[in-house]
Amino acid sequence: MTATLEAVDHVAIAVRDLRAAEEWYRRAFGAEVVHRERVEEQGVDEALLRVGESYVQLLTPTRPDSPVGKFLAKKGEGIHHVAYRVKDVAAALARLEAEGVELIDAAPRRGSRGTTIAFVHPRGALGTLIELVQEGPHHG
Ligand code: MC0
Repeated sequence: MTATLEAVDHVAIAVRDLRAAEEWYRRAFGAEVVHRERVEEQGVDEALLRVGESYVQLLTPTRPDSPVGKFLAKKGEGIHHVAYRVKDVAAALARLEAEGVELIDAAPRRGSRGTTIAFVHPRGALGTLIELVQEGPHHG
């Protein structure tokens, strides 16, 4: 069976203060922000730091009832999800569904940077929230 995952696209870290977190990475590692975006549908502001072929994605909520807002209230700052790059999110979802894996998104949706994304529920994924990322826009 062929492997679906091509690379770790990003590791996402939930933070309370985006600018302070950016500054921490800059001072600790010399890491610079390469992209900033507000994604209203997800209720997040993100800052992306490039790490080789991958990114660290710093996330802060734009509203308390968003996924990252609820996570921060419950667990505090820390790793929120791991995102894997795939060629075809829809095909990866079909494979997961056939395996009986619990999905959050039955169909792909729009992510930051014009990517196409979908989330897999942490309950059925060894306690880790997984995001699948396909480069290129979601048409739908
Ligand atoms: C909740 N749980 C987590 C978790 N969030 N476990 C691991 N990692 C997380 N991030 C666990 C809880 O502890 C709980 O476990 C169970 O999941 C249900 O939690 P809940 O509190 O009842 O549920 P909610 O309402 O907080 O929803 C959790 C869920 C939600 C993962 C379904 O956050 C979601 O739909 N996430 C997908 C969208 C998202 O995260 N968007 C933000 C990033 P127990 O054991 O107590 O049952 S957007 C993004 O990243 C975009 C911009 C991009 O990259 O392009």
